Amino acid sequence: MSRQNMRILQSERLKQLVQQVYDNVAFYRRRMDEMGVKPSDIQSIDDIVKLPFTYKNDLRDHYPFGLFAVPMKDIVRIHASSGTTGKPTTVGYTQNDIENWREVLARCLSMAGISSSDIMQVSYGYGLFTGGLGVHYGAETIGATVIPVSGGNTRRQLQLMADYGSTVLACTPSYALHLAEALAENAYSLADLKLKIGVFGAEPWTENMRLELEKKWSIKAYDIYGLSEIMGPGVANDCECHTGLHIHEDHFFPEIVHPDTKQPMPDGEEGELVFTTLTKEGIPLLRYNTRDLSTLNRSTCECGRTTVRMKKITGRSDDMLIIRGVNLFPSQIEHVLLEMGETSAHYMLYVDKINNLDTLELKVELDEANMMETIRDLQNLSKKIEHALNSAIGLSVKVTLVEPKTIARSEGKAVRVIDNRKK
Ligand code: DLL
Repeated sequence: MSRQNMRILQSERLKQLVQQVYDNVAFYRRRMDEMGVKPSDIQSIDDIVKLPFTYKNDLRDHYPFGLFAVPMKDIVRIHASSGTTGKPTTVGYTQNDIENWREVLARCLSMAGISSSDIMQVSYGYGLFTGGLGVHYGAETIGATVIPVSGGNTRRQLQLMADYGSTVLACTPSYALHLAEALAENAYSLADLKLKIGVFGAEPWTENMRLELEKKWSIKAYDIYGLSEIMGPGVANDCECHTGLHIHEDHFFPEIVHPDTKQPMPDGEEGELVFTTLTKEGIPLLRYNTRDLSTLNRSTCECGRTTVRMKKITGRSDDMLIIRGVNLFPSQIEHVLLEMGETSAHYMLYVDKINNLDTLELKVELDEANMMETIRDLQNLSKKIEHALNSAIGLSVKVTLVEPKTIARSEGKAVRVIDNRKK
């Protein structure tokens, strides 16, 4: 679709959406009244800047169903985010929402080259988490054979992958890394498998990690993005060019805003990614601030798709560590480690405050294929990593090399930081 036609479609959908939330969601009616904005003030997609933002706390404050825009009899499915702090954020889908979700997921999977001849092992968690069921419906829509194995039980994952001849693996990148390393331990080799494509997401990961997974599995790896508040997986996905993720902007309208001022930022500049759901019925959201950091690019991709692309997400504004005044994302550490390629990709960051000074320790596992013989070798390697980190991020980091398989593995989203300052 041309950009011009896309804008016409988005404008039509935004007008409808604003009327719908004004009429049916007390929270939005109150917010718009407070700001002096009426539905009739919204005439085109450019008017979106007149509308209020929505934050995760607004969903929590209206827990569980306070922001739903339809009666419960029209809600056919509930999902929720894990809610590590406090109440989970709960979302509801109408039958139309489920159909749209299928559609965007089908587009994502097709973009990754998946078709009805594929056998897809869905190792995202099934349940309240949107990963498993979301990807499942999309895979069925394109006619692929779905293996709904869900997360965990690594041994069985590998056995099914070999026995059923899975050609696609869908899970978090950290679990894909763990599974790859578990192959040899369980007496499997790549020759026993038919895997050719990975659809990885649900957590930040670097381009270096994508290349590492392609190499370890001998597959093509794609990045799938989404969040429960907006829909679940399937908001965006990268194509074979891997130059950003195509956003399904006929359903999810993106903006980038400044992390402090919340003012809209021009294309190409990095800020917080904000989405407005243009077609959702169950829980439509205006300008939801994801806190994910990205940039937008509206040029036509080399693959020919015209949809706006978002830069691969390597961090969230609320995951940013401030160490002795320096801003740091765990992904910057991952980038350096994989660039060096002398350790495994399993790491954990420990932040502490000692004598009022922030300290940062990186524990990273040695690579089994590259074990050190002497203490001197170990010391040299940790010094080398400390030096590389210092020049890349401008911070002194204490590097501790640990034995392979001693850092906890995740079956879903990885935990990479333990910040003891928060205790
Ligand atoms: O993680 C939905 C999902 C499932 C996406 C499976 C992809 C695959 P939530 O649990 O609500 O939903 O978490 C959403 O996870 O705001 C990002 O911070 C992060 N995230 C999701 N996908 C990516 C990705 C699912 N591809 C939050 N890259 C989002 C980086 C991602 N971060």
